[in-house]
Amino acid sequence: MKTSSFVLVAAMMAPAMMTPAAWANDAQQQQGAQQPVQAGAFAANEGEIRKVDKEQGKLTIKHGALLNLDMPAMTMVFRVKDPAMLEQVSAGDKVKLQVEKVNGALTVTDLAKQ
Ligand SMILES: [Cu+2]
Repeated sequence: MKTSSFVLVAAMMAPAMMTPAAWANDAQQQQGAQQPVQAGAFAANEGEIRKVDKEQGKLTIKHGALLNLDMPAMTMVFRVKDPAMLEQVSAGDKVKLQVEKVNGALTVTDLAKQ
């Protein structure tokens, strides 16, 4: 019994000792792969503010093609995720934006002046 127990413990320990290094390596590779994707996903789309409607909490934006929504370039009205976005821009500003469907409504989720 003693011998078989020792073999069993040794077999269990060997992979356990290798695991932390393997995890660290995976984590580094994942970070390296994800960074460009995140940079591209954030505020990836170009647009120009046409109108800021603070009462309605909406922005009219002439936007380029929105690939994540399969939408061609056009001028349209969006909701904003955060009302503070309405204070950050004014008509005529060139912006980078990210748009997502939130509760069925097209909503600007990220906005930054170019
Ligand atoms: Cu549109």
